[in-house]
Amino acid sequence: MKTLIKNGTLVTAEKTFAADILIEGEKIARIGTHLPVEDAEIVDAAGKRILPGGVDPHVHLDLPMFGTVSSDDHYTGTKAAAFGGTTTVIDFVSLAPNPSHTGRGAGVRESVAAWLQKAEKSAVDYSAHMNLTRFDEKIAAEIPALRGMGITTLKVFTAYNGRLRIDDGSIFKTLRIARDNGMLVLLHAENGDVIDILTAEALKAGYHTPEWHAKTRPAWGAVESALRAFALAATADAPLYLVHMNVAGEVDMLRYARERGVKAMGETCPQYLFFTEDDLRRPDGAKWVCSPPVRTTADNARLWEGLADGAIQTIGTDHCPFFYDGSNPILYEGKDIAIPGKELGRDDFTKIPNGLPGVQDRLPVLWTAGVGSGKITAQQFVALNSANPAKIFGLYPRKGALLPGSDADIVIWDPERKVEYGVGLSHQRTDYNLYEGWKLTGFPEKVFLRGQLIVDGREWLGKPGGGKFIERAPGIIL
Ligand code: DUC
Ligand code: ZN
Ligand code: ZN
Repeated sequence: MKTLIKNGTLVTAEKTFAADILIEGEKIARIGTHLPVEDAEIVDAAGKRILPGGVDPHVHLDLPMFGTVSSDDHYTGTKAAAFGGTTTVIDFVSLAPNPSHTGRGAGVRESVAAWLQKAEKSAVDYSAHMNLTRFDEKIAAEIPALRGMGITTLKVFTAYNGRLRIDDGSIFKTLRIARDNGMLVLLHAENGDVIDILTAEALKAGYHTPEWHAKTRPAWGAVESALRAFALAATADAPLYLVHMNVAGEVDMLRYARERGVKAMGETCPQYLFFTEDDLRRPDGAKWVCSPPVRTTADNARLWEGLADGAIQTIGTDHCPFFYDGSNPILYEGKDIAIPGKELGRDDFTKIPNGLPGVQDRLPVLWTAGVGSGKITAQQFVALNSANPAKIFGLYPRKGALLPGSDADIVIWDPERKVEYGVGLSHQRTDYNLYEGWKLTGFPEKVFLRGQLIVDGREWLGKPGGGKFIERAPGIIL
């Protein structure tokens, strides 16, 4: 099958230019003018921007938490991604808590196999990072095998003591293993010891409202643990990627490390660009509870600066939605759906499931708030949301590019379309949207996944299982 997208303006990370795109099968075959029409189906994109499909480097789908589960599974979350112009997502494999019953391995292979099974119903292309939440000699020995499975990234935590955190020595060893195997370590930076002390004190004092989620997870914890990990990375001569940067001090630490030649990279998320602890103080503040927390307007501004001046390389979403009121069903694809959510923590902030919806919102919201406002250019928008995550995570130039030979993951973007955004336009399977009522200018019109039209205006043409697991290579250090 051939499709010719004519008369559009292509925007890549490098340039903006008028050209047509010929798609043959799953790939971009040619880019140019006066391309042979022959038997191709013609799509007229006059007045539109043509972007590479978004690559979201950070989503959580079907994630169990606090006795419930995040409300988007691999189908609904990837359908929502597609409607927002994102055609590849990177989820996380949870490391099984117990070593395999065979006693031979540490459970890494079994964990990947279990995740692959759950992810099969994805509607856009997908991969995963490995959550390295235990560390011992058996696990160390299994890490290199992940490369053969197409998983080239490992996430470590300096918080969630007794659950997800591994100690600094184990992080250092992990960095060295990653270095020797062309892998990349991702860091969740908060100070787990401080969080545990402050949380116990807050509960004892009777504080239970959502703002205490932020008060018990201080910004300095993110700053010091980011620097600590960059120091470990420098010592190990290994690259390190800081996920979900939420405070100004992390931008300083990232810059400090990069200026000294450390192979340090960073990601922020839309929620940290727009929201603050004031939102946690609203009557419905639980909607904004995520880890790390939203902070201050000064932090928002500094993160925007970091995006604009190149200190920060990517924007992910950390998409991990929960219902605000999981006792009240919503209609999703003709079925009533209710999944216990934020109401679980009505009387105790430590029981509010952590996480926000966002996988669909990222591109539309950032086009208006970033490109429309002049904070970033359209090319930076493509670099941050598509090309750079593809490069860093070993997907480029198959993903994140408009080049002959790339997968035909293409968004026809209408820069003039005005919408009032919110749950009415969202396919994220939850009962609220953080950007409810926001007036946006610019919206995806058509989305192609490997040459197949999967979103056409408001129409869904994709399907469960339409996405493919993409084996990733070692990435590029930006
Ligand atoms: N933070 C969240 O808020 N949710 C899921 C995982 C995470 O790191
Ligand atoms: Zn995290
Ligand atoms: Zn996350």
